[in-house]
Amino acid sequence: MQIFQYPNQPEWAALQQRAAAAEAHEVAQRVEQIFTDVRQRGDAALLDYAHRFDGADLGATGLRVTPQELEAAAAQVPAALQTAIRQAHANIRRFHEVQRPAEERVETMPGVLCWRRAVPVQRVGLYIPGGTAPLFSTLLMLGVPARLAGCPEVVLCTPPQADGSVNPTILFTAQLLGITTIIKAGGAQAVAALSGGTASVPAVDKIFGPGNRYVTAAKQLATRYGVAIDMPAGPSEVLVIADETANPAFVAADLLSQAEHGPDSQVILLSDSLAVLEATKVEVQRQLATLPRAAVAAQALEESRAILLRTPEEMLFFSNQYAPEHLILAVKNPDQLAGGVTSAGSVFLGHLTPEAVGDYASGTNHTLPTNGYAHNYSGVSLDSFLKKITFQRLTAEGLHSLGPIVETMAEAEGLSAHARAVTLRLDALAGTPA
Ligand code: HSO
Ligand code: ZN
Repeated sequence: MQIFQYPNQPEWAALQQRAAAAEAHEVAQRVEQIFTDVRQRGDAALLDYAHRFDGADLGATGLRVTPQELEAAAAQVPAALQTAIRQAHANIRRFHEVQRPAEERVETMPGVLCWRRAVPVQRVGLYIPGGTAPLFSTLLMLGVPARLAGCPEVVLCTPPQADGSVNPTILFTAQLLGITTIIKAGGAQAVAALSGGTASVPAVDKIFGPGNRYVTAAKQLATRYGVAIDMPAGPSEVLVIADETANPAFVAADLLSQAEHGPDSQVILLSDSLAVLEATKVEVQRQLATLPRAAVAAQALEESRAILLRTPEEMLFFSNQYAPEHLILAVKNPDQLAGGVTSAGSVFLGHLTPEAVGDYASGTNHTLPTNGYAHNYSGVSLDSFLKKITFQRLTAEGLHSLGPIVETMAEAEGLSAHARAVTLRLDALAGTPA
């Protein structure tokens, strides 16, 4: 972790740079091949990929998790973990259920009634990675709002383990959420299947969830087939603003909890105290040694930056320019600083609020914009699973007051059929033959 002291503004751009994904072209090409294959051969292709990439032979059992497999999962999940997941589920539900938009009816002119109704996206696909870190927490983050929104069809795709089973904690969480359509497929092939459908995999309207470079590229490709995605994803990131009141051990633990996600995780520490930067650097090395995923975290830390700036305002300015996925305000007066945040996915205030609480169980969603997208995207919420349809209805009075306005505007745009659609009705109301 390198310390940069008082960099000038022109040097900031380099410090705010995210590592460019290597081999982007190669990945995109490979993903296109997988898409073509899955769209042509359907289930047969998925079975081949499960064999090749996951080492699982699903030929005899098929791609779908059976009701028996789902039933059996809970017995394999320790009681303490079940309780923790239940509490997290309740908190995430509470936070998301108040996001339901009210259906306001507005009379814009007498007799002109307009309203907007939120309708669930009808078919959604949730992608949950397996592998070294099976993210059942992400299933909660996507499954809770999908359920609250009332999406009629929720399809979960997650890669099988080598023995053909699915991680029991993922299954337990699915059961808690009432998700029963679960497909043993991972990677780009799962996204390809969701985007077009196969015999075992229903096609969906929108695909959610994190993944590696292949999954990310596949989601991007799915948009070409008319499927929506939650957001463009990149490696996870955190930016910590720490003043002289910060506890270096806490800050180091927060930086490491980001770094252990992957070798490409982005970690930035800002402080106006050189002593805090130096003490945190020492703490990071000390704590790193005891982490099971130390090798992953160490790689991410190689690219991490600790930057000495002059004031809290300057640190906030830097952070807003960078637009981090997670922003931790490890400062004496976090409320004041929080008021000035203009670009971040989710913000953690004070010394007692580690990012980890939002990652798992406080209630907020952990599917957040990375890679600078916090400049123009929000994280996943109930809204991500809803479409808003507008409605309107005019009475005779409404048509009388609004009709002439529309006639005038339509004629001015040279669109006479539009004007006529109004005129004919006004004439009919007046009893004049057209
Ligand atoms: N920090 C990750 C979410 C996560 N953390 C899942 C632990 N499990 C991206 O926001
Ligand atoms: Zn995390």
